[in-house]
Amino acid sequence: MHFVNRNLANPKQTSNIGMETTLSVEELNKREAEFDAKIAGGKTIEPKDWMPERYRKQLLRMMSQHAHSEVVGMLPEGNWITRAPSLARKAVLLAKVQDEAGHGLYIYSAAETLGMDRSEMIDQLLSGKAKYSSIFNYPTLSWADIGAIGWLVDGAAIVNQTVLAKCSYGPYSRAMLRICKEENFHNKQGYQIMAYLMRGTKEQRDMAQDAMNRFWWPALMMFGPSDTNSPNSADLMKWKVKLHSNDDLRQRFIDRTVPQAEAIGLRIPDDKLKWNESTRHYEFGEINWAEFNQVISGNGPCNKLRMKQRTDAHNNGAWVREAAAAYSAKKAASKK
Ligand code: BYC
Repeated sequence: MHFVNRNLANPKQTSNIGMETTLSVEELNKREAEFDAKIAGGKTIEPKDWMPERYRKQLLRMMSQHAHSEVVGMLPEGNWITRAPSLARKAVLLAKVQDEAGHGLYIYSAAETLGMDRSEMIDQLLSGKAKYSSIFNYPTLSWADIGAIGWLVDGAAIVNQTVLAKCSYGPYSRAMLRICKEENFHNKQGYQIMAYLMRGTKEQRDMAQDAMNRFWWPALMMFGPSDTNSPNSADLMKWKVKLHSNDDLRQRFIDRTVPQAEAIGLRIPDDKLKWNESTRHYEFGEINWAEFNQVISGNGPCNKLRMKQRTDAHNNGAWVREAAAAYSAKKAASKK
């Protein structure tokens, strides 16, 4: 009988990982067949269910990068909290940025069910091993950028995450349900900022158009490389983590956003953009993939600044983590 090494360490034992170190080929095939049947039948995979090691690794990669994006994503918007144009705008922006922190927490917690501690995921972010969304490596130069982020960036996130809410991994899909509800509020507040600016003075309209010009293409890049150049998509689609391809979701975002821009008088900065009546989709120009590749390799306009800000925040927060751990140890000891 053949045995296959299944040495999958899981210190927390929140899943089946590490409970089996060796499986016979027959047993492994049986489990894989059960797993495939669950996926085919639209059932969710839960932390204690058996899963192929590659499924677990792909999910950990994607979910931890998603969590990092939520947390790093607070930085460009946080930049405007002290400069919001009114008390009401400041309160709304504060609430939005706090929501993003919450999203990071839900997704880190969901990712931990796959057997990696949050501190390790954060180490991977700070050491540059793990990625976060390219969009947060662009600067926020004016108040209109806060409108553009809420409308375009959260709008792109909604298109992506509404589908992820139906993905095959239970903890991830459930986290997405709540996150999408909050993203809808973020999206509306961003669009409202843009709509107000477009009803304002010429300077305000120019500021909104300038934000649109700078954020449109980076927002399209959020959906990842084109399908022909997306190495992880085949696995993720086979396992129903991704239910639609990068290009399909990008097209969906464009189709729903162009009419919104037109409704408030904003121009899409793409000369090739045009409605195709037969496909009932917008055609659009070529994305600058060289720029995308530079940004995801750490060479975007703000990559170094973002990593410095995150590293400083992490180091400055060490005493809070230590105090929380000491308090929880004390509480546990008092219960003995
Ligand atoms: N940026 O094979 P592919 C938010 C990487 S935050 C950076 O297509 P995959 C918000 C990709 O990781 C919402 N890297 O990958 C927060 C891979 O590299 P590795 C963030 C990117 O995973 C605050 C390589 O390129 N949303 O809403 O199949 C304020 C090849 O790509 C990007 C999520 O994270 C990118 N844009 O597909 C406001 C959604 N694109 O890991 C708002 C969850 C690709 O092999 N994630 N790469 O070294 C996903 O849906 C998928 O991971 C992606 C990429 C569509 C992003």
